[in-house]
Amino acid sequence: MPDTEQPDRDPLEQDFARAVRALTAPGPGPAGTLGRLSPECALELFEAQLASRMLDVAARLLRARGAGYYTIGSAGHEGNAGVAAALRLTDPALLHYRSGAFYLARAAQAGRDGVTDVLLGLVGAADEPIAGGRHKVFGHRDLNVIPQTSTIASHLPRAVGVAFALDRARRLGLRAPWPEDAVVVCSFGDASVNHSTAAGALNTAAYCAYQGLPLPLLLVCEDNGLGISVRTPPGWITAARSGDAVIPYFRAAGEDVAAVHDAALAAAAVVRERRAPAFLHLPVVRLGGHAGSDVESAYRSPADLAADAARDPLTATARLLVAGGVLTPAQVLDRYEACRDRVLAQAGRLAGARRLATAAEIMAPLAPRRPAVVAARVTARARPADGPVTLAQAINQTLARELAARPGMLVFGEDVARKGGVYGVTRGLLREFGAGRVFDSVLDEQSILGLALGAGLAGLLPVPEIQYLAYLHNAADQLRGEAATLSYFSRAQYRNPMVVRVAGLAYQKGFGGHFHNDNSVAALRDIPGLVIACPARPDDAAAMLATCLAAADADGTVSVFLEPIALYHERDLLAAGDDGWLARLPAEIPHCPVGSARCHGDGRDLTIVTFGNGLRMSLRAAGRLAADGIGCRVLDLRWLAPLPAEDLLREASATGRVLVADETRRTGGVAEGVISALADAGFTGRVRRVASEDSFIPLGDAAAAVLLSEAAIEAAAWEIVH
Ligand SMILES: Cc1ncc(C[n+]2csc(CCOP(=O)(O)OP(=O)(O)O)c2C)c(N)n1
Repeated sequence: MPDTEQPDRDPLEQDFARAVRALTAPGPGPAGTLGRLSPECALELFEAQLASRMLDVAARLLRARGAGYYTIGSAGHEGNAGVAAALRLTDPALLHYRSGAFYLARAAQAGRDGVTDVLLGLVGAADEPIAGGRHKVFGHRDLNVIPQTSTIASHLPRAVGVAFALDRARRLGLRAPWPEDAVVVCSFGDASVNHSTAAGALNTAAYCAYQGLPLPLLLVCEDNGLGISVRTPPGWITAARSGDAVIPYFRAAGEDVAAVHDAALAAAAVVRERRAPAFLHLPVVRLGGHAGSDVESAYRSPADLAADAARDPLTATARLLVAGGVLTPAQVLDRYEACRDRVLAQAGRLAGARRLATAAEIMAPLAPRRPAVVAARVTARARPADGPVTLAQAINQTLARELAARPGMLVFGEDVARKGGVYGVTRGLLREFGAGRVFDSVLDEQSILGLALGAGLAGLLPVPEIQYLAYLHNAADQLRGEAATLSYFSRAQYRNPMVVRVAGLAYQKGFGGHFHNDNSVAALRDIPGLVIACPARPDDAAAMLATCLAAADADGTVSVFLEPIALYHERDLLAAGDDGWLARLPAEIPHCPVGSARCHGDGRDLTIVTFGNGLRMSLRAAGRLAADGIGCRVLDLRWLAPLPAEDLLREASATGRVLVADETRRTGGVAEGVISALADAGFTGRVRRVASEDSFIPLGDAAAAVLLSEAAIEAAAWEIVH
């Protein structure tokens, strides 16, 4: 046992050594007994706690050497190892960034060296097993630990979704990647509980449980009383959560690993047996500041810091082990030193590990695309007696065909089931496929997408609907920060395939106003890897939807399927009664490669590049221009991301004159991408654009004043050709 002060070590380490030396053995310690923990298990958990603490020490040393990047620590939270011990290796875990001891305890359960995993993360090594150097996250497929982003609380909707999907998959007779009696565990901080994302997820969990829907979710709040520098009012988590009528509340002193273990056992038993959520509250301390550069003495008093130091969970476990006669104080310190040497030596060895270097390597797992495999998985078969259909009917029939062909496919959202959607697009699906697969969701877009995130992970094929484009924005992070990043941060080991149907864009006559006529897709266009499909014609809609589903199935692709509301029930193109906007769906719906455009006409004077409502407007304008001797071809982009750059360049070059007819806004609109793509490809012809104003859309006829119009397309076409 080192018996001298070690001035080279930080105060936390010195405090621990001092406290252990002061222990007298054996005898009942103030922190209690081992409870239901066996001495062997207590020792294993102590090892995980020690190693987690040493990883914090290593992180600081690596950072000081310029070899490490990320030093948000787990010190003070190490009691969470007791939660891991109360669960099974096969219980999917979505962890807080301070759940390091949980991770190590679970790794030990699997016989894995979790220390090396975390060190590789700290140095951003390309060979780190989950994120491969893209971020420092806790995750491993073999450990059923799903990596999380740094956006606090953003993982809770997904956790609810995984719990929901586990039992839904079983009810549908499908196999999820986890056992039927698995429990989903999700940990988070106390400040995170206040986030609307967490509040929404907790509400959705309760809402499901209230209706008797199975939702085996153990919510673990690691409450250190702080969110960076902001104090959570003492008692707030208890006040906010302990009286919940639906989600039972459990609590244990977070520094006491045995108490944590016992409380987690009790909570997990409820969750596992009742298939219902429970909330486990673990008051803990945060030792060593929020993160690397945080100087907490700037906002915390010395007395406050000293009070936390006295609640160090490592000291508490040492006290338990010594009081229980499992270790002597000297043996505790020997273990501490041995662990320190081992972790720091390994940190030294890994400091120079290979980092990611090229864009290609970094981006490889972003959104894998295999068009040939996708083409082979376009499954939708004929349904008899399908006559010419509108856009809405084409989507409806394709959904029906796909639901019939894909047993894991779910269709859900606000009003999609009983009502069949605001516009009737999902009408009849509930009757045909049942409430297990077509159902109305809670009115919360974050929860709708969270459900999709979880269902995809559980092996299902979710098709959530967002009722209007304007209402996607309050939940955009579930797409930006969660759906689109999972493959990237897991080296494509985890994926959350989905096709998010969104009714959107403008020109709704008689049902106006911005919130039902949103024409901005800027928040989606820059999300790496996200596919944005925007069909205008019924036949394209069928092929594109079938392709999005096949891509989700084959490659885990995340697609937004943007449906122009104003075209849902449109029948005509050039004149009333011409049925020019109807289409007959083929017996077998074809593959429509992601990022492939469709050219209408072969005029040699002008290429009009457009999409969505712009297609119908441009085709009508082209008809009038043809009568005036101007030959147009109209290129329907169909895919707004990735843009069909090759088709665009080819059709632009065919005329040398391009008019982009863009119904989205001037700023951040699709035309910006189109014109940039032409410039990047070296197109030297003439280019113009007409777009909607940088405005929200007003009620009634006034909408036309700010939106792209046929007249504007026609006028610009004249101008560019003459
Ligand atoms: C949505 C979001 N807003 C802000 C932040 C910046 N941030 C990082 S950690 C943190 C505090 C979180 O506190 P808590 O949930 O109590 O967890 P703790 O760090 O105390 O363990 C904040 C505000 C973030 N990561 N995500």
